Amino acid sequence: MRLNNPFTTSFGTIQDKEFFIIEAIDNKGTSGFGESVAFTSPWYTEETVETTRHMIEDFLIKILQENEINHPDEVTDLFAVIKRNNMAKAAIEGAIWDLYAKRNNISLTQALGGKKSQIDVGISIGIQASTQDLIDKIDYYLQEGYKRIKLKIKPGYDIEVLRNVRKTFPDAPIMADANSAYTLDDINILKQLDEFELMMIEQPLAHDDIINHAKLQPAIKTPICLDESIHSLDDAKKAIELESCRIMNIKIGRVGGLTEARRIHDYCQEHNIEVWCGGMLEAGVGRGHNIALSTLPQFMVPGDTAGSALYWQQDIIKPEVIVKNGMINVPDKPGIGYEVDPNQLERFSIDLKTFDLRGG
Ligand code: OSB
Ligand code: MG
Repeated sequence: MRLNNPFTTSFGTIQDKEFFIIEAIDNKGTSGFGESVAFTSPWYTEETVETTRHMIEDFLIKILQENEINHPDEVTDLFAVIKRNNMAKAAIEGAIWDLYAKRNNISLTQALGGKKSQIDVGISIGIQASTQDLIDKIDYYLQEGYKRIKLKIKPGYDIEVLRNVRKTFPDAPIMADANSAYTLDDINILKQLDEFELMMIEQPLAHDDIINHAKLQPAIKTPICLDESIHSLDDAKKAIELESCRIMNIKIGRVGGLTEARRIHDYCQEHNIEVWCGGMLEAGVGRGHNIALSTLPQFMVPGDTAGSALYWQQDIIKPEVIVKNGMINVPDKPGIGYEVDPNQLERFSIDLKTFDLRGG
């Protein structure tokens, strides 16, 4: 699917999103849906669309064929024999969570234990051609009611840009995401960012680091939020113990599914670490999962899950995700609470494969 606006980070630009929709169908014909979030190339983490396909077809489906599942939490535990490949695991696990909720005639929000009927929404703005373009966009989104503005930064596109942004919007809730573009050698630049009173800086250092983030955090006032570094509850525990971050971005795909996401949420709640739900430029199915997860109580910071229309000409779900006054109404229908539109699915599909799990 083609994005309305090409999305630029410190690593490059995404214009088209390739992904899988996984439909899990039970013996009564009830369907649950999941969406894969890995990109075409491995710039964000190591996974890609093609590694996702390989893992699902050649390993994960087999595990489901050989085991009976009574609760989606069991999927996470069964998949644990396969190292990492969390986005592949999460695509299947998400479909099984949606199916589980529908079979029990409850919303995914209820199935996860979420209580909110509305969630606060922030927006992530990619790197723009000019600072004026960026300022115009921020102005527009603030007027639209978005409750948190995230800007992408990289070396050379940081201090000056943020200075101009802060001058124009002295009190706006602004944060910056570096997508791991800096090293400790850049500490002087990172210290200068304190002047702009950002809500947080997301993943300033390497994607696989928690040690240097622990060195950086005491040297700057701005809270560090980890994104790329956190793949599991274990990673979250290490980062919290080392004080590598004060805030955590939870992405369902990055951590291997909703079960692990909820475990990280619960641990952060016990340790007073605020969390928020990150985005992967999802279509409607993944967006629905993000909304349900965001209803858990420790999701205290507005996330990146904005409305469908910001990303797509026409989403694959009905109704689309709508943002009003910076909030999304959480659906209360069974499962994710959005219907997958078969025409849209067909329109964007390039292949369809079916796997039989019965009698395994
Ligand atoms: O780092 O959070 C990120 C998009 C693609 C990959 C990584 C990130 C992002 C975003 C935008 O910041 C999230 C979204 O709007 O879905
Ligand atoms: Mg990020």
